[in-house]
Amino acid sequence: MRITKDQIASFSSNDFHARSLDLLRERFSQQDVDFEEVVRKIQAFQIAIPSAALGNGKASNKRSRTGGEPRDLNEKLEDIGLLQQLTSKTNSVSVYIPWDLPEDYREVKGLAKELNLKFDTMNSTSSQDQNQKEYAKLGSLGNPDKAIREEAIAHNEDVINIGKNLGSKGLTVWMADGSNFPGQSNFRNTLGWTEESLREIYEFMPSDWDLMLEYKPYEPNCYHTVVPDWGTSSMLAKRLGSRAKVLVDLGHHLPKTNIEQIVATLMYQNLLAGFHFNDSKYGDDDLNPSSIKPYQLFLIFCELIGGDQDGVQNWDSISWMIDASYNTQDPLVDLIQALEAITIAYAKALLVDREKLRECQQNGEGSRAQEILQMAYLTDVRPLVCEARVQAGGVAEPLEAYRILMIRNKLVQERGAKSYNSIF
Ligand code: PSV
Ligand code: MN
Ligand code: MN
Repeated sequence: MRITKDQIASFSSNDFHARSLDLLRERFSQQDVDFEEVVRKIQAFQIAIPSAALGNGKASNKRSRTGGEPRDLNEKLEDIGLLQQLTSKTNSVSVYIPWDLPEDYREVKGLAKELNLKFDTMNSTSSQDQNQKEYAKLGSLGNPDKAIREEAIAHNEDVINIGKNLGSKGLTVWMADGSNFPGQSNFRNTLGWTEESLREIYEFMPSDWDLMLEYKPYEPNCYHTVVPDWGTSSMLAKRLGSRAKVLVDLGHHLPKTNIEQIVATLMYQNLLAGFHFNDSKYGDDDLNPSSIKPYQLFLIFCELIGGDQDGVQNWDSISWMIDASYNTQDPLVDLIQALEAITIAYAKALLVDREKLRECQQNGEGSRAQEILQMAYLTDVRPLVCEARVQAGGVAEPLEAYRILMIRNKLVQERGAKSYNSIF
């Protein structure tokens, strides 16, 4: 299903936002904030949708089927097209293999072109590859068995080839490798094998591709994970070469970790590949971004903006993707919320008075620094985000439009109440 231009136009204004926007403009003029520039930046910020998030369920077993779920990659592209029409916040898909194997490349690429969608980084996730069940035991790229390592390398090379056909320019590698008992695995050997395997994959990649290396402290393994943290991931990336960088998945940290500091440290070395946005209460919960710790996301964006402005790492070199799991809710509703929440955090961070903050940092003024940050964080930027979206061709209130247009009902009519991608 597609939304017509007239339908979009009929949802393009919101009186309340229009009035609030006037107040914001007035405030910005006193604060020396360039309104048009902020709007332009919000519009330019685009977030990739993972092909795995468009149906119910990802890693977790608890699912309830929404109905009308996409049955293949083409239908997933159609769904992202709907998100793009409503939000103007996403122009790309990040494909997971083997879950979303393209059947007919010409058809998939044609559809992507028609919908104005690009192919973001490919994902070769190794957690539950149907064909390579051995991964579940002792790992993939770091498995003690050379034959299994080679199988895992070949899988990554297949993913690169698929990505080349689609027009992607990068590979995200996440390994579930690790062990469950002390002594079960040799830390140094598994790390060494992992490095060797990654080197082969890195060398196989086209020269204009980037490799993004994800880290995660635990799960599915409970004792040791081969690439558990940003330090290990950075070390491997540096050894591989300048096209390898570290991907930060917000859920892949132990409780209370200072993620914004990790972001700053990675940027300091020009080593930040990108993000998997989600939120968590306990572990890798894959909850919707900002549903638990919105202030943390804001602080992360403050570091991202600061690192870019100070010239340590260019904003455009960073990739943005959602990696949340929509097991029990309508995935399109959750994705609209996710896109909005991430944009709000970014917009707030754009309002920070960096000049004044720099002065505070020079003098170590904690309370004033906090005041400056809170001044931006507590600003209701929704009218601003709405204005940026409408100017870019989206609707004023995407969730409201989604409900009024009864998009889920129409998808159920089109695809059936029990439709889903059966491989996943
Ligand atoms: C692992 O927890 C992860 O965050 C990686 O990005 C995987 O590719 C994805 O989730 C798959 O579930
Ligand atoms: Mn992830
Ligand atoms: Mn994860």
